[in-house]
Amino acid sequence: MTPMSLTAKDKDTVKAFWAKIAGKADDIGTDALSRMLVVYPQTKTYFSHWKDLSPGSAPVRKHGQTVMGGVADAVKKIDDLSAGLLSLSELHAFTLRVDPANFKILSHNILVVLATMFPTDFTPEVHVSVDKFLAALSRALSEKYR
Ligand code: HNI
Repeated sequence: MTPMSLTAKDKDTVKAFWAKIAGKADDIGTDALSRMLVVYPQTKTYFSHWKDLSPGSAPVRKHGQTVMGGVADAVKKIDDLSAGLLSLSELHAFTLRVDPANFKILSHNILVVLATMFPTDFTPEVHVSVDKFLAALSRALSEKYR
């Protein structure tokens, strides 16, 4: 069994929270990606083909939407993330060659943004379930590296 696997309660908590915040997904993605590139500048190497890596730039906004689309998809596939994210894992491992350590960095930035944008809804209980979900998502994305 994988460490920190999601309980039925975690899954319900993540789905209920996501339903509340899904309408803001683009803003969350933009802010999380903007922060990641500023606070962890080593992550910029993967996006050197973009014209502008500054916070809120057009490519950052566009990719923020893309990443959150992936997170939304993962919420739908929460019962089997490994199978559900197989092709996305292969893309990040073989084509993009993203070091899996970066999944943890992005997850951290998503959590920070959720906490700042939704101070009332992001209770400690929601925090722990979303943290576990992002860890499980990162693990699923890392699976093809082995
Ligand atoms: Ni990621 C492309 C989802 C983390 C670097 N990424 C994608 C795409 C999705 C996606 C979806 C588009 C796929 C396609 O074109 O078919 N990425 C996710 C998710 C996470 C994640 C759900 C974790 C929550 N990606 C990361 C991290 C990095 C990363 C941590 C590097 C720091 N991703 C990339 C790069 C691309 C990418 C690079 C291609 C972007 C481009 O513009 O070429």
